[in-house]
Amino acid sequence: MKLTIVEYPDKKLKEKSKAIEKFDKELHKLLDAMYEVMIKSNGIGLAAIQVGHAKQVLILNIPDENDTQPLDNLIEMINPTIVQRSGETVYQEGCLSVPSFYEDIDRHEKIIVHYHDREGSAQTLSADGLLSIAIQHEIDHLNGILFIDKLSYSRRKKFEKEYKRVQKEKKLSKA
Ligand code: Y12
Ligand code: CO
Repeated sequence: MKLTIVEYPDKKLKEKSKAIEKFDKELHKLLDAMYEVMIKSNGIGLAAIQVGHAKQVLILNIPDENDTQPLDNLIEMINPTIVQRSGETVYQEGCLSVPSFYEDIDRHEKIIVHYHDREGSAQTLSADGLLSIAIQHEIDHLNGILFIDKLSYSRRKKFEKEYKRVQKEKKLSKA
């Protein structure tokens, strides 16, 4: 399965993802293909909707202290739900679907999330730091929300202008 990243302003990114009911070979193929495209694109997190599949599936591979992303650190979450939130934090976020843009976004500092792994086993994870931020960012994707949707009116206006300019430049450089 070869996947490509869906980029803003594609309307697909606004879709709400559906819960997974079968933990089968098709799901495993999707997860493996998502990992491949995320690593190839230098990403640390990816939701299925970003590759065109409106399914409650996300993957995360937070870099370690050597700035590498060992496969052992890969987290796959199916049908995730945040059950507890605490504290506040701000982080300059980026997204493979909104290339070249980074913005400060408010998030909860700590979360507890319930999810299923690829075999369908129920899991619970307590997260803080970058992992907590990344999980909140990816779960937003499952609900059709992008990090730029959280910007103030003026920051969003500025972003739209700049994004259009960069898209135009990219188009011209390809022509
Ligand atoms: C903290 C905040 C947000 C997340 C969500 C996951 N985000 C990413 O994986 C973003 C990846 C990304 C990669 C880019 O490509 C390169 O650096 C080569 C990138 O740059 C360009 O598009 C030019 C932007 C974002 C997790 C944790
Ligand atoms: Co994203």
